[in-house]
Amino acid sequence: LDFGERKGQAERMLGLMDVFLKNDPISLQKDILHHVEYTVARSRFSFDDFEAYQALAHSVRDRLIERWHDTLIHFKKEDPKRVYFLSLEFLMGRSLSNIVINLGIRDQFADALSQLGFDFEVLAEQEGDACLGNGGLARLSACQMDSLATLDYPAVGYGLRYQYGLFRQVIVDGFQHEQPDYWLNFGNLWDIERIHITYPVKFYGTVTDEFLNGEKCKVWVPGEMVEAVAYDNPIPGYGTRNTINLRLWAAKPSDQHDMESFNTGDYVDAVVNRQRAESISSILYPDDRSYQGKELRLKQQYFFVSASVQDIFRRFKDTHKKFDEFPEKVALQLNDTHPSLAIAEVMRVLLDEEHLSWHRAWDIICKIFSFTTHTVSPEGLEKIPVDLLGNLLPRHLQIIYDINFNFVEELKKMIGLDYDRLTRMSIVEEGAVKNIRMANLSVICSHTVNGVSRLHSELLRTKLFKDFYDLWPHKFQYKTNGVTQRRWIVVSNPSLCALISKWLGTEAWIRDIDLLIGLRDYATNAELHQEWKMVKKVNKIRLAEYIEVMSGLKVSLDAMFDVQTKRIHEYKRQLLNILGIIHRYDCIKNMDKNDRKKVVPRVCIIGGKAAPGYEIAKKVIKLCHAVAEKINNDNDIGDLLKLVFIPDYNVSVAEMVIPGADLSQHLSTAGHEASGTGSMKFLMNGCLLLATADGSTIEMVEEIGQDNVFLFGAKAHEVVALRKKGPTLKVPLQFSRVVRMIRDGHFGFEDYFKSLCDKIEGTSDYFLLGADFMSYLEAQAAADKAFVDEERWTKMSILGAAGSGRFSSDRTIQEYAENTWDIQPCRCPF
Ligand code: F58
Repeated sequence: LDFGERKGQAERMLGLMDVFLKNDPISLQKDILHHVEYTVARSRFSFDDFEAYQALAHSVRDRLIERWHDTLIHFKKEDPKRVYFLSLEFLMGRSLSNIVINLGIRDQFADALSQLGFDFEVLAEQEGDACLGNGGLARLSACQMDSLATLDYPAVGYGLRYQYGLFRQVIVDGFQHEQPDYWLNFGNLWDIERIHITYPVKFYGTVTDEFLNGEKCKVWVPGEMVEAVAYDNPIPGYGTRNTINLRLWAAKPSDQHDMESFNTGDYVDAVVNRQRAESISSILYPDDRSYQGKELRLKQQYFFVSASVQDIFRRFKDTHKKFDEFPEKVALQLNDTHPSLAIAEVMRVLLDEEHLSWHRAWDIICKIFSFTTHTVSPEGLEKIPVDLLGNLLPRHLQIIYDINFNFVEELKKMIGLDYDRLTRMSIVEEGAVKNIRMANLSVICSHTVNGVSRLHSELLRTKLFKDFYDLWPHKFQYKTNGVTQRRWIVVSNPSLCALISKWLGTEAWIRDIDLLIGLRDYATNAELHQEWKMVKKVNKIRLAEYIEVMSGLKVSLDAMFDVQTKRIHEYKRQLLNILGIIHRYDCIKNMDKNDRKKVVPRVCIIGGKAAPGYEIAKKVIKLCHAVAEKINNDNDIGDLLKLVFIPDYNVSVAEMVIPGADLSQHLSTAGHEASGTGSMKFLMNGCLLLATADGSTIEMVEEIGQDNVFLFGAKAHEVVALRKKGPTLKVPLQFSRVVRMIRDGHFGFEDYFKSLCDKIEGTSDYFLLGADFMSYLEAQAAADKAFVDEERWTKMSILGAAGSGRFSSDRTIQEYAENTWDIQPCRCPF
């Protein structure tokens, strides 16, 4: 409402409603019952847990929407420079608990519910996960949205509202099977369909030259049109009224879609064709490693980019006339190369629709884009076949060619005719299949290129983007990743949260993570040690119960809970873990009674999904099950060793597993993990790390000290030399022995596992399992030794958590805001 012109009416309307919804127990109970009766449409005298969850979620959502509206109105009034965070993946998990905690109304709701005879935690468990992403990159986006809201930054997230999220992993006889995750089956209460916020998105067609006011201009006549509908997901900050927007686009048929077939009377075909439009946002690509150059994937990328760019232009043009002001109001963050078509799209809009000169448009591009890459390997960089791009987006291909032409001309002036280098740096890759290198496009057009850890950034500067770094050193920065303590301590580990607040004497660390360091003062305090161990025990009980329900296996709480959970990948070396477990099993089997008494009992827990087409990763899962079958049924071993595979690892499973872990493993071959964020969550939860010096781990060790981590393995700079040694590299006998056990069929399926063994023996051991094996076993032995010394272990655990503050996404986001996006907080008044 415009309060100036329609003040009277506004006041009358305000009088009809409470300004804010109330949060006292009676109001909350009334609200919940109201939603049971009128929203869920069940009788308020008879409803089950799921219906209670729905009513509860609606009551929470109402309160969320109030703040969201206030924030949007405040941003509109203040008109600050905004960051637009473009990401094809957001792994949000469950929302309810996170929202009530950030809104500061969890306890009130819990009280209200208990008076109605319900338990908050039980209802929260009713919610399904929103799995609109593959792994680390996607969960990072979710953590960063939480930090953006909490730190009051004017930000908007943009992504795709897939109908099918990441596949569900089902294990049958030890093999992974994938099932579709139709997560919208029971409705999604957290997003708001905005049927009036839609944009047409065009594909295919031709580009013609036309004259407008005597000037030649390009006109794109599309061959297909699809409608993008906005679904808004309010993201509340903690300790602030600010609630920002995550806008996800869904594809709907457009009225102009394929008009031709309606006119030619092909009515049924035309309707079927219209339905095909929806397939653009139907499925998340379940690949966490390679790019397949599929048309649908490219369509998804452009669909979400085009809708987002139209939305950004619409917002800008609401209040601004001159495009020269665009960079003062807009920062566009490319989360990996997946949204990098935005560069060509913004250029196209400025040139063809706003009729700016190339020079002015290019000047704007160079000021607004920043790019973060999450990959280390050249094979991980996205390439799009020129034919595919030219067919789907003919005008964009022209623009990319023009950008490239100008760039190469400039480059020649700077470096001369060094054709090798020019070829490497060109956006266009020549070859049997001509490709567009999306990473080169992103680096050339962004003012800043970020890596996600210090080591990653070094690798970018010296290897992946060396040519570009030599040219533009000032463009290259890094922001070591972080995770949000709201989700990864407050929501997932309430007992630890209460304990930390008690010992620090404040809850302020939930917003100001640097305060965690205060725990160091009590690292040897006996009383804290007692309470700290108690918290771990509570979480281990919860995890042990889950394991029993999932697998029927009873595990001992006295054992060390040793966890490795992440996507299954050769470079992450789950296989090294399994080989280590076989070695441990073999050793115990060969021990006499006395020696067995000294063995530290372990429950080894592995979890993670393999990409559906990734054969070797799937074999690793099967091997894990085969080994578990053998060990867990060996009565002679008893509680000394157990192995559990946790199926369908996702955000909510992680929330339960991480707090219950004593030790967690991060085994990537050094130089292969860009950052790694799982380790940060474990560290915050007082879990010790056994890890290689890779990605962010290096910085974590600096924060908490070498003595508090079990480090092992070759360093990144040694890896290249080790690989060169190849066949002359000696592998330890212990390694050959465990591989032989697999080959000889100790765990069955020897034919099936043969290719797995072949991959790690001789010259083919690319990820250096053999080379790192002894060092790995030594680190494991050191962990055993530390575990039996309870006092030492607890001290290490406290020091780890105390030193984890730097790995909060609040720090990462603040660095982005200050050094990359140049945005200021814009706090909504309470
Ligand atoms: C991950 N990348 C990195 N990619 O592997 C990890 O080291 C880092 O901590 C994390 O990003 C956050 O920076 C990652 O998760 C993907 O999932 C892509 C999804 C789309 C296809 C290509 C991989």
